Amino acid sequence: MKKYYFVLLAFLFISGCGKNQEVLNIYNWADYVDEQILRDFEKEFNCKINYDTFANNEEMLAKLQAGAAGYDLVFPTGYMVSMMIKDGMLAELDKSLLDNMKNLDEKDLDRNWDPESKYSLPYMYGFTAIGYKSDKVTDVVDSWTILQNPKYKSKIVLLDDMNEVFAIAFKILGYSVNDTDPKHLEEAKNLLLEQKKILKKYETTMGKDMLLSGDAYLVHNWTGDLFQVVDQDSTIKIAVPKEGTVIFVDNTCVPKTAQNKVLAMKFINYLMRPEIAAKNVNKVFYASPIDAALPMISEEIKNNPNIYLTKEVYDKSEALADLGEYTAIKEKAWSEIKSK
Ligand code: N2P
Repeated sequence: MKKYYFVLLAFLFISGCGKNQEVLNIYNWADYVDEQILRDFEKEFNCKINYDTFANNEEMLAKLQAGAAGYDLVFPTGYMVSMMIKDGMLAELDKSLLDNMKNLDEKDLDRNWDPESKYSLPYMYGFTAIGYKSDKVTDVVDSWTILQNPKYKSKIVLLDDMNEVFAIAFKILGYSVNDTDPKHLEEAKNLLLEQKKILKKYETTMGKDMLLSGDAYLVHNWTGDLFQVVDQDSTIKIAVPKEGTVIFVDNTCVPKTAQNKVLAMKFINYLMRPEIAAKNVNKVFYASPIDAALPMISEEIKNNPNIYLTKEVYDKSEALADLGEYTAIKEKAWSEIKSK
């Protein structure tokens, strides 16, 4: 009898706590926020956050297109913001709830993917590079071509990300990462098919852990994620290939189907508080567009050229672009590669 009494009490307690509590459903990249920020927001705004993650833009898009209607906040990269706007998937942001926008510099607003910053605000930015075990890789790592070296067969991991993987091939071939010439795509596809013979795996989230465990020696990934393991193993180094790389800005956006748009705005606004932005950078090692956060970011991070881009890398790198109808052609080539 006592037992039932306890169960009933526990039930009443749990349901009582949840009463009137709003829920915010977030869909973000894996390893891309300081969890403490989520807990602090829940406390301050008396709400509950459900946090779901994705490994690439296309996965997030497919899930939303398939009718996943529960998300209040998503974090697409610039080119994906453009695709989602065209698809009519994003709600306009309510700027009256975003007073911390004052912390953003003009250069970070009105970008080509959303010319009036109606649907998106920048969250964090970074770029792609190669993480490697310096005790195992005996060659100089300064070019994407190291990923074609048969000496490292089965020790190479590339991002499970169509555009990022094609970007490697395009850079090696001397084309733009946004190339849309079908002949070049064929060349890139063949290069990647050849590369696949020495590839261990296309993997995004676990790539860095494979570096740490020694399952991989060369890992193509975003630098913040790579930094998350550098601390744990000093033989892990990061190299930015001399051909240039892919730079990205990920953004906060609210899907039209969001159930709790006001709470989503409050969260976006919260992320733009300088102390919160700094906390995030110190944890996940990506750069923040909130300049007022800089004094609170560790010296080691803000002076690190693999986190805060140098002009030299920036000038030879490109952001991915919305390729419009050509995306479908690229996707076909990508699924041929994946299925081989
Ligand atoms: C975070 C991934 C960075 C996002 N783990 C790349 N756009």
